[in-house]
Amino acid sequence: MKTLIEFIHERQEAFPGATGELSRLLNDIGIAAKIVNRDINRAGLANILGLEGSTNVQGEEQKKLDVFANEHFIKALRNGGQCCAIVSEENEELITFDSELSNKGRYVVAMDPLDGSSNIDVNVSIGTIFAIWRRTSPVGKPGTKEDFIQPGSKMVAAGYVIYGSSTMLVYSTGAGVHAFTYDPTVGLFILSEESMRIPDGGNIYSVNEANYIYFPEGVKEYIRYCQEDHPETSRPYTTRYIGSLVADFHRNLIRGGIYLYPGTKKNRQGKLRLLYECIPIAFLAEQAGGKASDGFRRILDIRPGTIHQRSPLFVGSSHMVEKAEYFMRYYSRDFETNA
Ligand code: AHM
Ligand code: MG
Repeated sequence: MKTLIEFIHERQEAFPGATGELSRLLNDIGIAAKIVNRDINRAGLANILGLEGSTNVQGEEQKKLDVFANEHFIKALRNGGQCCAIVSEENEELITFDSELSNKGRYVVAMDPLDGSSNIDVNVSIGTIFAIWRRTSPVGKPGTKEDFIQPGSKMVAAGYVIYGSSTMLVYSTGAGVHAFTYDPTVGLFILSEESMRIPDGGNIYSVNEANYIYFPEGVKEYIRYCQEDHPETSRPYTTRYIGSLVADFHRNLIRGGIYLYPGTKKNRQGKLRLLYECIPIAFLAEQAGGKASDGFRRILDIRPGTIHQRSPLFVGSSHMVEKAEYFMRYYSRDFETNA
């Protein structure tokens, strides 16, 4: 049995000169994940289901679970002192801390504290996504938005927590993807898989097909291709769409598959956010041998313009993403002219 903390420290020792700050930051994220996991498991009992601002049966105002998760992660990162600024899906503005300790932190963290919001109240898997960069602003001052305007290729670590049939933390610091399962009886994340590899091909495609008529022609054609009989299996691919990026990606990481959230004629940049959804998931996909693209460009090469910027996402098994990119390129002119 190897715990998350033991594993992180063991890995850190392989880097001479490592200060341990990143390890401590990852550890802080692990602590917040345990607290959020506890809240999720008790959600129905603790009156934290429902919409922010809505009232429960006793007429009390309820707090959304994602607001709780946001608060827990911010608190853990503030107390840890390794992080000088946070971008969160829950906060329009950048979060900085008015403390000497945090201003000395060398890292910035972008996060989606509880992804899969439509599934929160219905007992379906949800997740937390995080991305960590080294700050570019001077140490000793509060972090800035510019610290986040770095391409994913400059990222130092990324990961997610999936709150599913079991709770797992999956992360990478650029040397493979490692998965830990939470054992609630001892309160520890235990290593369950080291150096995960996504199968090169697969037969699962995950997309919200209700948007079909708004998809670019390349995506429509790719979906039609997925629905053809394939020589290996003599049947079409399979659709699996949970509607939680973390859960859909996690399944595809293990089984092989592709997740698509394309741009549409209504929303050219799709729905997902670059900093705390597309980039961290793309980093993990590549570290596991897969690919991630916006249909034309490698996600990790995109330099975000703003902190909440959106991007189309095609991520998963490398052969499947390449095929989808082929369709996107082939039909791109039609999309431009029909838009
Ligand atoms: P959220 O951060 O508000 O939860 O939105 C992100 C989620 C992804 O997890 C999921 O894949 C997608 O939105 C589902 O969107 P849709 O309901 O449009 O299919
Ligand atoms: Mg999200």
